[in-house]
Amino acid sequence: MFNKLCIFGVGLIGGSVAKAARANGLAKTIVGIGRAQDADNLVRAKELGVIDECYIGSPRFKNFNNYKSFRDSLAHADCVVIATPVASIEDIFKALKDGGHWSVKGKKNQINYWSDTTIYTDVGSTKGSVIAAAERVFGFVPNNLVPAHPIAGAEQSGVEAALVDLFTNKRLIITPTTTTNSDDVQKIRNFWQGMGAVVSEMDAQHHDSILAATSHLPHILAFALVDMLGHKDEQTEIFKYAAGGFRDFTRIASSDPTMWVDICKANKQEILPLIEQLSAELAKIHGLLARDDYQQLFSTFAYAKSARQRFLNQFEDPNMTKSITFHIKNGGKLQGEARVPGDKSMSHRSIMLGSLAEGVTHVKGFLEAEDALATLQAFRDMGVEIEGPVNGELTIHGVGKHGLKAPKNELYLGNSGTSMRLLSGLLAGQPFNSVLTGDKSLSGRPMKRVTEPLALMGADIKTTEKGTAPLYITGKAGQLTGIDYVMPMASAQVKSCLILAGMYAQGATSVTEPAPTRDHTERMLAGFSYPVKKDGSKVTVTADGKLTAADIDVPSDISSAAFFLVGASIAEGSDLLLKHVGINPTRTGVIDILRLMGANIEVLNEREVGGEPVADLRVRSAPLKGIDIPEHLVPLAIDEFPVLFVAAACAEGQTRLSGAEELRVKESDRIQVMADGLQILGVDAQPTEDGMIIQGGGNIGGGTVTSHGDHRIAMAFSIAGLRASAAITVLDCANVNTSFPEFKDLVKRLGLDLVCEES
Ligand code: SPQ
Repeated sequence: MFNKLCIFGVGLIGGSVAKAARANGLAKTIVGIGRAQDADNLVRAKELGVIDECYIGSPRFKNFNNYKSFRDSLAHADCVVIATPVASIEDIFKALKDGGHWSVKGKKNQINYWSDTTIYTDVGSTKGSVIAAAERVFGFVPNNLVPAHPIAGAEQSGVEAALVDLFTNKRLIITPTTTTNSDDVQKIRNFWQGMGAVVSEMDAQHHDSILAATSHLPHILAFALVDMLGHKDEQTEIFKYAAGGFRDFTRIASSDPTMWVDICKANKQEILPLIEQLSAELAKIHGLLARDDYQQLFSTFAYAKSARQRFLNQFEDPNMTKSITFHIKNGGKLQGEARVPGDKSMSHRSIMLGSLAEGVTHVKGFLEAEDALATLQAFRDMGVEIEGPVNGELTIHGVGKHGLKAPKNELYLGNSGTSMRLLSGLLAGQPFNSVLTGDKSLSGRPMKRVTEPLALMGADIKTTEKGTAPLYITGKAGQLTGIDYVMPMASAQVKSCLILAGMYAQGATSVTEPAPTRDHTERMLAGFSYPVKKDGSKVTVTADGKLTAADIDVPSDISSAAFFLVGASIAEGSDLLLKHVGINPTRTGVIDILRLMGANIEVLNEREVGGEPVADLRVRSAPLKGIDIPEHLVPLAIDEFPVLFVAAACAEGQTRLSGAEELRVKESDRIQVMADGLQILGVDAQPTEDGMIIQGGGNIGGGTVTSHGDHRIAMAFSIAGLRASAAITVLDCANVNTSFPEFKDLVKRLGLDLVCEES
């Protein structure tokens, strides 16, 4: 890509740029440039073949090495990377600008080393300071200067520590100014992408404020803690007894102090207010502890834990996140009593409607899993004060229908289709713009099903060309108009999205569903005293109404209970009681289907809690038989098919599912992924366009299957272990945390031998 690449400073970062550029064929010749005091490092870089040539010495004077002059070393360079500490970048700009001068016959000549045909870039951790340095030296920011910052590093320094893959899957931020040459930006983007980095662009100020919070402040905190404890250790040995946690937390205090003083100096304006906020946070914790307020202390820690999980979820880099594998020993039976966690669909809606209500809403039984927590965080990001969750309890300080605030950043919704689709409707009619993003799976799921009808209402939502996230929503407060929409597919998410948009539209918004789907939105709105009209398969709302805070008791999720309903049915000798399960008739398809197959499920102690029917379910093992699954039950059991396929594999005879093409656009293509896995386990499972044909009754063998990151697939194959003839390994199970983090412990307690391996 570049014929000649010059790198100022061939240390850890500069050396890694050289190595990665060479390994990826991005530069033909690489020249290292350094000061006299860095001579040993540069010579070593050349010996190691990291660079081809080097120029050593003060750039203002002629050199002794391979190049006669600083000018020669820079001549014809396509790209110059300044990989020195931020504090030295101004001097390098000066050296490049001042160039050299010499006299011929008494006449003084001056040559400028800065070339208009070269692209200059840097790797400094602060970007405002680099731009300000350029302005001071040149009087303006040259348009061929492309400031950049790779978010990668290590504590070691010098070329020996350089790594060819230091930038692989790491973020690289480019901070062009309004005058930066767009071709040069593109070339630098390509250069870093070629080295494996994930490139973003933003303005320098935004970069500096983010980095102050996520990099500079943590370094200061690590230095401060070790400074304090180091002095303590001199009096009484404490480090001797410190363990892994201390080592992890203080790793960055081994970084180069000179470099970090430079960074603090360069970004002082952003760092100082953050130190004040951190001091206030420590004072808050001090106060909680002093007052024995362990409830609030727990809330603070629990919030931090979930926020960190959100941070981890954003890495698509498998090296950064834990990969989870379930190892299931075949056999066993399920026995005892259990209460599975709260309903995911209702948990989402409790946050949404509780936030829009006037007054304080208390929620019990909230699902503390990643999907529902993503919704919770989104509303916090829009200014809603939410206390908890602590043991499934939340207090939502509702802001009213018109009280949401513009989020400062994009709303990251992780793996959760419900969050994204419902929020798109709610945010379409707000007086602010918003951007909705998600993980790899969510970013591949169809969003046109919501953006198209919303567009008919006057919403302005941009998707990718494929109709997927990110969703860029331009808020159209007061400009939406109600529609009468007949849904082409049976989807509770589309219905709920339009209902939420309809609460901000002029006139009535009606949605007609082709088949009944879960109606939690309608029920909960009614619980919040918001008028919802139901006429057969048509639901109608208008903007005339307000939500009044109400307490919500979320029952256990029948979709989570389903794994145990199937598990206990197929494992001989099982007898389980599942307590307080939501049995809303729009969700009980799994019970109906299993009963048609011959399952022994008793619905006990039926009652109504907060407008939702609830019961205890007793399930005992029973011989199952294959059936043709009635199509009208499909939307009522849509999330339970992965585990129902396992039931079908254990049932005598053939089970046929049709009319379930929606399964292909869930967190994974649940038809294909289940068929592939079942076939690996020796089951005759034939996928069709809209379902599956399974010849049951044969042997389920052992083997290794993958969930493709889909929580329900991971749990379904784990349950298959109860009837398998050999052990089953399920790969890629981290996403079980999106809906059922307790699964592995609960299933073990009830009788399945499952070992969870994290790596
Ligand atoms: O939220 P998400 O990722 O779409 O979750 C799933 C699940 O399996 O947990 C679907 F993959 O559940 C959906 C469900 O399939 C939750 C839901 C809701 O809460 O409204 C409705 C269903 O989706 P749809 O597309 O049929 O409306």
